[in-house]
Formats: sequence, C-alpha cells, structure tokens
Amino acid sequence: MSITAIVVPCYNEGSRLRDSDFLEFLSGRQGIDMYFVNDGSRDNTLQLLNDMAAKSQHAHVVDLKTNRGKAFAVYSGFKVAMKSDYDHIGFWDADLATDLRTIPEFSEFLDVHAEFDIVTGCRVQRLGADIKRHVSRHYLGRVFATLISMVLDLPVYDTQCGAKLFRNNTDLASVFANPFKTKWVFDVEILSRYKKIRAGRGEDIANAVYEFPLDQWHDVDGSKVGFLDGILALADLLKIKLG
Ligand SMILES: Nc1nc2c(ncn2[C@@H]2O[C@H](COP(=O)(O)OP(=O)(O)O)[C@@H](O)[C@H]2O)c(=O)[nH]1
Ligand SMILES: [Mg+2]
Repeated sequence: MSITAIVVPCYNEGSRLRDSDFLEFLSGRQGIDMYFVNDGSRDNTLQLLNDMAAKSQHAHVVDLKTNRGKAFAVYSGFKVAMKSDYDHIGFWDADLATDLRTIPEFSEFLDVHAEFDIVTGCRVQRLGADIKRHVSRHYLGRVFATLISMVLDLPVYDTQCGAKLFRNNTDLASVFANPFKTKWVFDVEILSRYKKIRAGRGEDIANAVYEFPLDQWHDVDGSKVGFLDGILALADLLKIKLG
C-alpha cells in the first residue's frame, strides 16, 4: 500500500478548523500523514494544531513564525514531508472545501495510473455532482482559468482548487527545489515548472496531469482572499508568462 503525506496550510484558522474531523480521518486510515503548517497565525491556530499532533502520531506541525502566504506555507510543508519516504505528497486547504475522503481517491488514482504524476481537484458543475460555489466566484474563476490556460498553453479547466496530490519522484523534488516566485498563483507556477522539466526530456506535461472531477465541493465562508489578491494574482500570472 502506498503512503501519502498531505500538507495543510493554516492561517488564522482557529475558528473554522474542524480538528475532530481531521483526527477522526487520521485515526481511521493507514498510510496517510498530515503536515499542518501554521503560517504565522495571530489566533489560536498553533495551539489547535499542537493539540492535534499530541492526539495523533499522523499529525505533524510545522510552525512559521511570521505570515508568509499560502505558497510559502505549502513549500515549507513539502520540504519537511520530502525528508521522509512518501509515495505521494499533496496539499489540502484547511477549510475542507474538498472533503478528506477524496485524499484516498487521489492516492488510489496515482497507484493505478503510473503514467500520471499529478492529480488535481476539478470543480465542474454537472448533474450528479454537488459543487457549491458562490456565483461571483464561479464566474471570476472561469475568467481566471481561461487566462491561466492561455499562460500555460494547456487546456486545463481548474488550476486553483486547493486539493492536489503529486507523485513523489525526482520531478517533484525539482519543482520544489526553490520557493515560488508568485504568491497567489503558485498552483500555476507548479504546473509551469513541471512543464519545463518535462519539455527538457521531450515529454508533454498534458500527459502527466489528471484533473479529477470532484463529486462534492463546498465554498466555505471565511476566505481571506479578496479583490486586491485577484489583481496581484494577475500580475503574478504575467510573471510566470514572462519567466
Ligand atoms: N488567505 C490566506 N490563506 C492562507 C495563508 N497562508 C496559508 N493559508 C491557507 O490557504 C488555504 C486557502 O485559504 P482560503 O482563505 O480558504 O482561500 P480560498 O478558499 O482560496 O478563498 C487555507 O488553508 C488557509 O489557511 C495566507 O497568508 N492567506
Ligand atoms: Mg477556502
């Protein structure tokens, strides 16, 4: 059976972190560890995370003393997880907009499909799926996704879902060798780095990424990403395009 590490970036999550759901999930499963990264929170997040780590040997805490943003928080968690011998390493938003039960589904997908290195949650509203996203965020997201597919020159549908799993191989080590240059679209930067690495071997990134259509995804209130972040994200996209 494969073993998986999930990095959970946490910034001021004290009031919305469902610690009992995390603990229940970790106790009922073999082969999944979590690395909670406290991103310089000013509330009781660190305390909550330390309490979880005390209750489960599968919960680990990485503590950043100052707030560095999601990209650096995820990067820091990966650096720690990469010291152990995991088959897959991923990241998951702390608000559980994507249900924890999807982690083993992603893991199993990588186990069964050796040709894919990356599985990403894909929020497609369709009959039979329960995707609840605020209308404005949905449409903004579609515009953004279209820009991103142009920047990457890839027919990708949803790069910004906070649920992703990667095969732990030398490509992943190269992708995470250095911190990201962008703050808000590091998901796009990850794909861009993979694309360059694979292109160097004459391989197409499009054959290595699987966008996994989620059965369920619920926008969770309390997002700390605002309008200004959207503008900064556009500047970040340009940085990727030019870099
Ligand atoms: N907004 C924000 N989120 C951060 C930061 N550092 C880590 N995170 C985590 O990034 C994830 C996504 O944040 P969220 O506010 O739900 O963003 P959204 O759902 O994409 O609007 C959560 O797990 C946050 O705790 C940060 O500096 N700012
Ligand atoms: Mg969220």
